[in-house]
Amino acid sequence: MFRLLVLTLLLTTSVFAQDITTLEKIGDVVSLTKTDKSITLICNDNSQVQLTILAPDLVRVRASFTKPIPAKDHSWAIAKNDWSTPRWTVNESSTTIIITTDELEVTIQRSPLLISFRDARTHQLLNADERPMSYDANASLAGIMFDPKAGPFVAASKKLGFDEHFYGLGEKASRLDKRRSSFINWNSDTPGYIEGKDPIYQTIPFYIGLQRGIAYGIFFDNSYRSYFDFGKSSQQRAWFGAEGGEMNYYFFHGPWIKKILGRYADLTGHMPLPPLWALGNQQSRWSYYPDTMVEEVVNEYRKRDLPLDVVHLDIDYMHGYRVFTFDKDRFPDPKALTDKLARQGVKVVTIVDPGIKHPVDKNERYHAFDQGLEKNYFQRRRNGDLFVPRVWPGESVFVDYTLPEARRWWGELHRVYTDNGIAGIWNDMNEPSDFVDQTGKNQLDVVSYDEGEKSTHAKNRNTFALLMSRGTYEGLERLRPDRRPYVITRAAYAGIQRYATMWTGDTNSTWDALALNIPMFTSLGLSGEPFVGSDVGGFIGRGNGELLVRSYQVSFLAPFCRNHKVIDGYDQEPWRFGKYYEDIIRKYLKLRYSLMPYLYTALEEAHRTGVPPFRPLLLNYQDDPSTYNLDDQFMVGNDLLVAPIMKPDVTRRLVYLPSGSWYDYWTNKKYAGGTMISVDAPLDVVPMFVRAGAMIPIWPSLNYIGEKPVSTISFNIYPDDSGLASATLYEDDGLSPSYKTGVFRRTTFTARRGPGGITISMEWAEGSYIPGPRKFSFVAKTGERVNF
Ligand code: MIG
Repeated sequence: MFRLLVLTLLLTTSVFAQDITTLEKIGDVVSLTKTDKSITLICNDNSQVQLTILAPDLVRVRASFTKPIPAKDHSWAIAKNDWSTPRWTVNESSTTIIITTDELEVTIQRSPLLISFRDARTHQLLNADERPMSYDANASLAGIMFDPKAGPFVAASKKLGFDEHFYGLGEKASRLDKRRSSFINWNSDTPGYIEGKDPIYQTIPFYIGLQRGIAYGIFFDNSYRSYFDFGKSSQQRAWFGAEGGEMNYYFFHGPWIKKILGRYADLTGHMPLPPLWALGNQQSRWSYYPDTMVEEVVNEYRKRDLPLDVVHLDIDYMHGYRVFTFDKDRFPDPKALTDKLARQGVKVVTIVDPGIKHPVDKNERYHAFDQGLEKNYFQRRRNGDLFVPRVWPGESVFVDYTLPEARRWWGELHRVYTDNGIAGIWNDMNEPSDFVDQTGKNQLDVVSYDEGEKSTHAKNRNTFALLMSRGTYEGLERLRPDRRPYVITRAAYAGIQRYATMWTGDTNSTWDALALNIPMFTSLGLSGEPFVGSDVGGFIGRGNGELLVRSYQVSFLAPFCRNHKVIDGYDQEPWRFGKYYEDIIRKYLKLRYSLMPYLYTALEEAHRTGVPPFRPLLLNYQDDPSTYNLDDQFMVGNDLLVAPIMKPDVTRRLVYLPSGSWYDYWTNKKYAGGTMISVDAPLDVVPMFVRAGAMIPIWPSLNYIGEKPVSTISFNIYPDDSGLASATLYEDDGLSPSYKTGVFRRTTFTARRGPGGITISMEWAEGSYIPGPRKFSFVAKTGERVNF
């Protein structure tokens, strides 16, 4: 027993061997230089710290230990460099240096060097160093991915608040509130992951701290293997660090999380809008082939009156897993297939993996390999040898996506898809996964060009998928300039939202895995990735009808709604477990399509403001501590609250309704919020509530986007206690990038209760898009009369 305990302790601590209290602390401040946008502190150990003022609520902190801040400053994550410096001042005293902007007050204590952030108006403390920034002077903590060029382990440590909550960090198999947990970022292919498995596929080193309703954000822009500990190893501190690279973080002042997400989007990029049909229902399988099976799946969907917009082709469409080819027997005429499916309103997305097959026989010609080799675009080891990982095609090579011309070439290779009518690209295996060794150790001496830095895997692993997706996205943009690209990725680094949407990889078909959907989707939304989803029904394993239905009741309002299944799992299309389940699934798919104008309006908001459609309640109710670790219910936009069942045999649950009033979506019964209510949830019902004060736009029933012109948009009115309700409707052509230049229409509607019933007013619309003729109709869910 005792031995077992010791072993468990060893195992748990060995995951996180870094004890930052043994690190060398940065020296004291001896002098300071100032430019119009930054100050640089020179320390008595020759270290330097640079604070740059980017916006009133955004300050960047860069530290270089025992040497000057390097002149080179580049990150693949950053989208905006041309900030117009806001007004700010600096005040020096013998003990401190204080930077003040309109919103932030940053105090640097000279000895020891400690940085704290306060609200400039209230002087309330937001976040403070627990110890000086530190580094590994003797390389005793050399990371397991040690790279001689990486530099020492670097860390920053913050005081942990007694009631501080932590959110974000991208894709983690963990609950919403990350307090008292620790994480590693090292993109990893982790099929069948369960709660607690870490790391998994993505790295988004951005988190939000929330205390007393006041939020700040920290983006630690360092792509090396990184560590975040939110009060797990010690209750004194929340620290972050990396096995090399720079101490380089951005501090965001809220106090609103929504504002932080907007700034984070400004910094790392706003998600462009995908085509509207990407919000349609999607169906996948590893793998549909031959072409007739794809047709059969689509025919079933149509025959059964189940909505469908997209079908996916997994790896078996290729000739021997060679990307940019189609198997001649299975898909003799891909263009004919996509044309035929297009007539049924269905788009095709193909999977594209990073591994390019290395020909086994020297005389074998494969254009992707031959061209890439000739142009020297493939990754090589330090000794000059080609790096040859083993993935689906067997021995393969990877492109060095840090080379701009290689990304361009990669993009151009997609012409075979666009010429054949393929509508979108699904990037898998881009951690990058290597069957030889999934830890990355076999890739440590792989060198990437990296803007001439010739850096190794330790720095480039976590950004590999970002750059691959970038090559894919930019290629599709060039190949089809009048269409919005649609790219889906498994792995990622911060900034990924500029190029790709994402899904949560190889989940299990289990109730436990289903319960992770809400915390994962909402955490991704709080990390700058608004377009998320998970394999509906779960990927690995058998599952059953009940699980599939409950899974749809989570995903029917997720941006990415795709049923997908592993090669050896049960067939899992909506009808596979029988009519009883199929009928319920139909109801939810149809509901998704009728809520399309609401979903699309919420998605456009994400594009513009960084605030995701799929939200934890705390994002809308940041002042309400009851929401701080609530992750078994979610909101879509500001108005819809959904509380699914994620356990078998359960038909009743408690639902938390925040303050205000709420209407049961199914019965229109009104509830007072600010409390828990108990509601019935038989298998065909997902508890769903509408915020009083909302108007929900509804489309007529469609089996795919564009099936027929939308001639009527109905607004369901849910007046608040003072008789008011409002809605925003966003419309554009759904396909082209012209929304970026103002070709959209945003209309605001208000409903007001008066003596003769409810009166609607419509505000003049924003934007230059002219929608086709359509009627608006209004229905008060209170049964009141509506005048227009
Ligand atoms: O090693 O392409 O996450 O969705 O079906 C497995 C086959 C590779 C992993 C993806 C999954 C996909 C599968 N892929």
